[in-house]
Amino acid sequence: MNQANQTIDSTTPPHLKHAKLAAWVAEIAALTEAKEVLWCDGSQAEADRLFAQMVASGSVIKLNPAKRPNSYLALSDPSDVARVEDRTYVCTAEPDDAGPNNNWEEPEKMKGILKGLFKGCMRGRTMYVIPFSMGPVGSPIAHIGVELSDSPYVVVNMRVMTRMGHAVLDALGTDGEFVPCVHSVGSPITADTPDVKWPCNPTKYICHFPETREIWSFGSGYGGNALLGKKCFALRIASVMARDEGWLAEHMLILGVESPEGDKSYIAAAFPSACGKTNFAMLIPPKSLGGWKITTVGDDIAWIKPGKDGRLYAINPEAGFFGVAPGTSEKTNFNAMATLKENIIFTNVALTDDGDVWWEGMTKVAPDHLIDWQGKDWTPEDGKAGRKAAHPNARFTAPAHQCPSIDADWENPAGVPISAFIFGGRRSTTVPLVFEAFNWNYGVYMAATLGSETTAAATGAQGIVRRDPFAMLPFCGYHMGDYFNHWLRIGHQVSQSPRIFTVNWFRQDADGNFMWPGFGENMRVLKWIVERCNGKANATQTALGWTPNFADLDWSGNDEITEEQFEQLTAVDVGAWQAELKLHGEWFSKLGQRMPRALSLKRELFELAMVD
Ligand code: SAT
Ligand code: MN
Repeated sequence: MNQANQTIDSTTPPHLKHAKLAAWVAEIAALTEAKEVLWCDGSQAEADRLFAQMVASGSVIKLNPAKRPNSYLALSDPSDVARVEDRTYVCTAEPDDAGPNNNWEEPEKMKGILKGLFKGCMRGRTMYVIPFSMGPVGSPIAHIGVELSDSPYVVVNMRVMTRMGHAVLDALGTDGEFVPCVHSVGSPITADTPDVKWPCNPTKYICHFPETREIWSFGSGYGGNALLGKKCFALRIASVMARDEGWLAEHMLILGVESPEGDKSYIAAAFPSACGKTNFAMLIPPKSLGGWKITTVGDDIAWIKPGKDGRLYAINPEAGFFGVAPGTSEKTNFNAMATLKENIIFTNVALTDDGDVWWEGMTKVAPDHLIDWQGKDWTPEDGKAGRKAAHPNARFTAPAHQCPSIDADWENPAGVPISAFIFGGRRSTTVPLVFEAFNWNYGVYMAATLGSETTAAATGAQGIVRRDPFAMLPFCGYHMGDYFNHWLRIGHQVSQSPRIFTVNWFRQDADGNFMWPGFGENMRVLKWIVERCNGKANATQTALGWTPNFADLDWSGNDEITEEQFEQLTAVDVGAWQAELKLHGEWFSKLGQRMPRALSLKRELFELAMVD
């Protein structure tokens, strides 16, 4: 390394005693030729300093403190607005261990590619050392990672999304385990290439090495590509750790359901994207139901470990919400809007003339003038012409503790006991409003065949069913067939396995109208679910599972849904299921040899049972 590229490391914490960590940081600093190394302490003062620096360089805008205290807006490069699944790799010695559900490359070959890309990639930049805990520091369910990144935007986001800083180094001690996460925007600053507002690189690689538990990410500064604690660690790498160690790392929200008598049950639920996951996690029940309460533990990821009492205990490994802004309003999600009042990082929403933010769906009427997510002037005329003010994947990064519905136990290191799992997709036909699986294996079958229809907004094509098993297809760090097997095993390892339910809020009538109102009304279904878990609710046996009769749901304050409509909502259409089961067969055959026989057999039995 020549003198000019010598890395300055003046901030190594005096109490750092972890030799392996120190050596790895030095190794990556040398490889990337970072200008300096900065060990993040996670303090407010540090965040304030970084924000001030980013405001000065123009990479974030400070919002009007009278409207949105201590909040900032970042506008990304138009080429860097979402996770890049086609650039996401799982690198295992055997391709089959990554499975057909992942892009694969041979680990040594990928390391070679990455070493080439990372060589000198942080020139002119600071390399931040970000020690973070997924889950409350010291929780037996939590795990630690350290991200090295050349993006100050990543640092301030990781500070909200994880427990970050010196407390984590202390927890690591001299030889604690951590998942090393290396991230660069891939945009060195040189005499010919000055810094830009949102540095990134057209070449992108998001790489996971499950066998050595490492993450390397190059070229993107956005969301799950760059905040490596989230999908990369908490799902892809953690799913492999969970397989090896006998627990579950899931793409699930966690919510608490409290009855008027004060009985509390916890539920974990998986939904593919565009199914209203965050809204469900923060649901406000109709008052007419008489004092039922929903509390929020997490909105995206659950880590679940068996407890000594034979129940499964879940934590939310995150400390913040990285939620989709467009469509969020006081009407669709009052609690989310209340969470967003202060201390928020917004990305790719629009800027109002008075220094606040706006996005499609936030208010009925758009402001007369905005600066859109690309920094251009925008008026409602542009909106009418189809130009969005906010990018459809615009995000807020919000501290979870600011959510009015946050659960009292959301940081309990022991986790919360899970009574039920819910799996739901967006299905205009076929799948009833709600049904309970006959048993664990049956529930795993339903989750393994979970499908969701694409929305016109996302793909231009409406109504195509995509399989998204457990809502984990892009996030499972190993072969999906092995993952199904792991789920089958876990259910039989714990003596009090949760019940498993399927829901579908999106069934339509013959005219294409949604038959179920959704949002707060989903509480009626949730109430039935927790009462089933507590042995208090009735159900009828159908070919699919246990379904409520009209009289089994509490309709207090709702006279919209008639008994006849409810029967349509919960009907099992035998013809549609015969077709559906064929599609399940096609889906299973895509997963090949590692598909558990228990599920293939279940499909065949299902087919035999599905007769008029
Ligand atoms: O960008 S994230 O991965 O954090 C969110 C998402 O795309 O699901
Ligand atoms: Mn998600």
